[in-house]
Amino acid sequence: MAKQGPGSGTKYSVWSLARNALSHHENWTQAWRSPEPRPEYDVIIVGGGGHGLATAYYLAKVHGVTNVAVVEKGWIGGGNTGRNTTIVRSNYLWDEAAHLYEKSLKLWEGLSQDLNYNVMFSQRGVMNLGHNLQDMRDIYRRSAANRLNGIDSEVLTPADLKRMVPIMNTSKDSRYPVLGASYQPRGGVARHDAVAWGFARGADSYGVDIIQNCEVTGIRRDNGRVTGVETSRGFIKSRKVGVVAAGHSSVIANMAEIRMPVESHPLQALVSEPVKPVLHTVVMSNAVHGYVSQSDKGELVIGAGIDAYTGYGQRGSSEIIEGNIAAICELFPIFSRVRMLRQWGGIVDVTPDACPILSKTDVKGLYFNCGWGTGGFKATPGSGWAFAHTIAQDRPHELNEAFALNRFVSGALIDEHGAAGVAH
Ligand code: FAD
Ligand code: PYC
Repeated sequence: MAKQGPGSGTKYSVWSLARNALSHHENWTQAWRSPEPRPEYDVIIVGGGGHGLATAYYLAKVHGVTNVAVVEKGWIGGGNTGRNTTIVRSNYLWDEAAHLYEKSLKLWEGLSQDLNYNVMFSQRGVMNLGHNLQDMRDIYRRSAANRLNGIDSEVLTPADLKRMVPIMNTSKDSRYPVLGASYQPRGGVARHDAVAWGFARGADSYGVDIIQNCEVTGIRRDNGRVTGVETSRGFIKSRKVGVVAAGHSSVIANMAEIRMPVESHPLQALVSEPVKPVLHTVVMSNAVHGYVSQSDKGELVIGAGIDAYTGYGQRGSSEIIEGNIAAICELFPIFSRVRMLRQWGGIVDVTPDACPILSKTDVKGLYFNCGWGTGGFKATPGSGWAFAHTIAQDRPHELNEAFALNRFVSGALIDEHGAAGVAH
């Protein structure tokens, strides 16, 4: 029996909190159920990352479609959702992308309240640095385009940067001198696991089944329409299947004989030992291939551009880290003595125009949400919201109309390489 929305079944008192704190978790209520798959659903979502869980949540909440399963081959949030560096912003150049990411940013701004779950969204601002004349021209152009779309954006001088981030090396003598930056004050970071958990709990509360350790191995079709998915736990029937499998979208597309225009690359990140608060905003530089923010625990969260080769190993090459750390230390000499704690990689599906695919396909009832490349975390709520509309109504919302698969046939590409934030 479905409960009535996120957290509605949970009652807390001071005494229950104290009792549970001392019980070593045994008595904690489960945040979502772990049901066995049923033989049939109205909608199956393949992939239990943030986007898949958000899609299920909005299907239930906005469209009243609650007979839904989210089928995840590992554990929820174990893909890119739990591997990314959590940067959220909406400062994209072209109207189509700007509107989609801004919808997402607006949802972020109310997400903790909506989910009744703290996703720790912190609007500490995001800077994108410019290091040469062309960078600065691009920054002025994008900033102006953002403001025309009602998106907050400022252009900062080196003096502004020195004032806002005193530890940044703004010397004219550095190898890649900082000439300025674009700045989005409403951008920031969020806690990535909490996003997956919050959407999972919310979707579950409407009756959505979240099925982990269940790998999709085939897409069954009959007469040009989808009829269900083969999984490691048996066949599950459905007339609507939404695939949200990030770095494995072309693998699943192949199961339905669809050629997905994506390349799958490793993208890595690393964190340092915790240090006292020294960096109060997010600093990114596409030109030197490095970005950094400081987590609430004090760790420096650092990332780079993609590894050039394609593959499915969730690690990366040391060569990228070497260049990345050199760039970060040049920008922030104070970090050169900080020790790194750990490093990891995720697999990102990159499209030719650095924009996502949120689309129906030629197979009736089969929908794809993929190609977010290096930048889909920020889009999690907006992507789920628009994809839920596409599946429920069997047509795109105007926000995702331009992100259809057929743009790679028509040529109506939306090139967002400049705003990608991470070189790829
Ligand atoms: P995922 O979380 O990967 O979910 C897809 C799920 O599908 C996975 O859990 C996977 O196990 C499952 N799956 C795959 N195949 C199958 C199958 N056959 N059957 C069942 N399940 C399957 N974006 C930003 O906006 N800001 C950032 O700062 C940022 N930093 C990043 C840093 C790194 C190192 C990486 C790797 C990515 C970064 N990104 C960032 C990109 C962002 O992480 C992704 O675009 C986003 O998280 C994708 O979400 P998702 O839910 O689609 O994917
Ligand atoms: O898209 O903003 C972004 C981003 C930051 C780090 C990786 N991707």
